Amino acid sequence: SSDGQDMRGPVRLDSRDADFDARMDALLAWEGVSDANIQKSVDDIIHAVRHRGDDALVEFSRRFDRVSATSMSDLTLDVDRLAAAYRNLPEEQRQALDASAERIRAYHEHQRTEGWQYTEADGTVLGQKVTPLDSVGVYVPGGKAAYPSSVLMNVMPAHVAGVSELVMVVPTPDDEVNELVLAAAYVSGVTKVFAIGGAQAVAALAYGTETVPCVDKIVGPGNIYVATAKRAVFGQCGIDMIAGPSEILVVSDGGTDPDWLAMDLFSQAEHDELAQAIFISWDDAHIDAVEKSIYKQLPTMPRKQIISTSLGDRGALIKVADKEEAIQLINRIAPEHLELSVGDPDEWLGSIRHAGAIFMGRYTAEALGDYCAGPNHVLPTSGTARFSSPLSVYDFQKRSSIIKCSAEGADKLGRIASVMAHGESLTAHARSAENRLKR
Ligand code: HSO
Ligand code: ZN
Repeated sequence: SSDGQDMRGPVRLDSRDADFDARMDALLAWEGVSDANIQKSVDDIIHAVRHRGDDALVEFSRRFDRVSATSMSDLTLDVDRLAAAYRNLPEEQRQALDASAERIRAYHEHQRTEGWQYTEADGTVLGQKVTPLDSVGVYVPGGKAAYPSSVLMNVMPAHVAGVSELVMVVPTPDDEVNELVLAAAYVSGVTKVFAIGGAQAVAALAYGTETVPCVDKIVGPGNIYVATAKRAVFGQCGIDMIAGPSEILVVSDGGTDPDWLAMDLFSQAEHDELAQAIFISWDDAHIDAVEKSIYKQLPTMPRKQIISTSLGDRGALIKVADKEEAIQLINRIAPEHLELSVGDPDEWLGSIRHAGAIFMGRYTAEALGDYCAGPNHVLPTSGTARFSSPLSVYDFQKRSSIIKCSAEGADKLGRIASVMAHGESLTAHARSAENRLKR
């Protein structure tokens, strides 16, 4: 039932508890699932798409997504179709999409990097050249999980990087097309969409078929089949990181409205039963107030079942001793999203080492970043913020090294190379270097 009586909420923990460390470890534990049966069927699907191309794609789409299409041309949406989806949106939706896309573009423009060169005293030039990838495929989940905002976030950095071919795949279960997703694709520069999904779509993008071009990198979220397929095709093409369930960590000094804080926790919990929302404060009365607000507001939420499961299974309200302990805990959790709902967020920033995105101050709701602040909402999850970064323009560029030797440089380097080559018993290397020594 859903009358609020049986709603579950986050567990309360206190850093002074004897078993606190163990409780935190259990709370943060996340095993990326890998399943041998799924692995096997994904391998079969990839094999079929590689060998039978479009025919296999149509077959799988009919079987798994129940589409009525009989050929890939029925499953191809060209740029005119995307433009039409955009034009037909309600004015308000179109304006919001435009405003968001523009802000995301402007932010990512700052990530553009130039190559560089420097010249040594003997005239030898060394440098690095930056080149966008030629082609990128963006996977967009179908049905309920399809977020137009994620289309913008995945495509826009590639667009800004200068990727010339942007292909999108999105399944259309039961022939259901998501017009907002197509409009977002249009706004962010996608020129071709294929209405396919699952492991078969990943295989098509990795290997190409008669209709679907093969791409150099595949990005975008998907279910376990999609994640397994992306892992399987990695090496044939590049892939982005494989995301775990989404998380938010909210820290408050006691000065933010508890109703705001509870809703911020809900905003992440409503994504998924597996999502994780954690709240930290050193103010006991404030934690009580947030807890109370959670049970007050939960019954009013359309997604209360999801939120309740997420909070009940993986949520926590944590009492720490002070700000220093809060900072230690933040860095231990390495959250995907960190809200510093405090009066002096800039004072904290220097101490935050691990977080995908940092939302500073009482006014900065994570939701603003999810849609339109500008930074990317594709972020490292499950503690991987320790070593990885938000999706960015850098993910769609690559670098080539530049070496241009002067005659003098070839002489200097040739002497070093020759000695090293002899050390490795590689005579051709040695002679190749020696040929260019000054006589
Ligand atoms: N919070 C999600 C992104 C998103 N939110 C899309 C709403 N729509 C990423 O963790
Ligand atoms: Zn969100």
